[in-house]
Amino acid sequence: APKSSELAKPVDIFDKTDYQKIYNQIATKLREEDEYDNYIGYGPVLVRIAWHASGTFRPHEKIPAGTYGGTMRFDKELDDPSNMGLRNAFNFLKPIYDENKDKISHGDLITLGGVCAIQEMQGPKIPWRSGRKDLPFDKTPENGRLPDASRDATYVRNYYHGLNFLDDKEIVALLGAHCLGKTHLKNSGYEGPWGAASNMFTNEFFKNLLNEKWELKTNEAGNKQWDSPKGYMMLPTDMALVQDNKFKKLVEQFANDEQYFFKVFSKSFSKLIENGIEFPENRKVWLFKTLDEQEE
Ligand code: HIF
Repeated sequence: APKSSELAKPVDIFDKTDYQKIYNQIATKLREEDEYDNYIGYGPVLVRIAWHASGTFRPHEKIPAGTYGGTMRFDKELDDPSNMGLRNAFNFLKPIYDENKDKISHGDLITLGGVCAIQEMQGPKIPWRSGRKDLPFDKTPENGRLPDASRDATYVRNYYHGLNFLDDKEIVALLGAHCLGKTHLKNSGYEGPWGAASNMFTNEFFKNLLNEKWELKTNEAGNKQWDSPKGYMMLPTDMALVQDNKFKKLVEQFANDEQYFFKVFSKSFSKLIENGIEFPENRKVWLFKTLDEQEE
């Protein structure tokens, strides 16, 4: 990949303890505001905003977009039709930004929010680095860079190749985050959760893909989705993972070995939120403690 522009050079940072404090503020608010979305809580939507801020990255651009510039703070990006529902996540983080704006940029906060949510929902530790810098409005990427859920395995593979994910293993592991939260008809034109434990980070997504009885239905919005008798759903792009033989082998591995899934997911998600940023070699990579670990 070409060297990205000067614009993606990380800025100076504060101590790890400063960011653990911000992590704790996010984690505490997650516990306090647990009634959101029928008691799923804000965890899943925080993961989604971190990923959607990352998904605008394109390797060969002079300004590589992604999380660096914090442009999700502008209506132009938040109002991308693909980002319907993410204002809830943005507003959740807003008071924490206001309290810490001398220490943290929007890109750092949005990615730390995703990391915190995954860890607090019992997922793997996600390595995180600070240094993203808010860029002005004119660096906001155009709408329409996020993926289309109605497509097949070839599309999914090519889409993630476009984000520099060249290995099937990384792609399939990432998709395991669809154990979290649900689809909402009013946001995306799809409806339902992927499984039973939508605020716990597990390998349930892969197990459900293999073990549930799936039937292709047309939903109230006129979109095709896969439904199971237990009331779970899969997007066409999710079902693509068992329709492609190479993807399916990985689904089986992750369904059988949650620790292995956690390991690959952690690397993949960390890469996703750092895409396009050239951290200096001495920039520290941090693992934050969960609230539970700090209470022990
Ligand atoms: Fe999602 N995703 N995602 N996604 N996603 C939705 C919801 C969540 C795709 C489509 C959708 C990833 C990849 C893809 C989460 C996390 C991640 C919804 C429903 C759609 C349509 C939104 C709504 O209606 O509110 C597609 C096409 C993807 C590429 C194939 C990532 C890997 C799985 C990168 C990822 O981390 C999360 C969490 C949610 C749940 C949000 C909620 O509010 O509950």
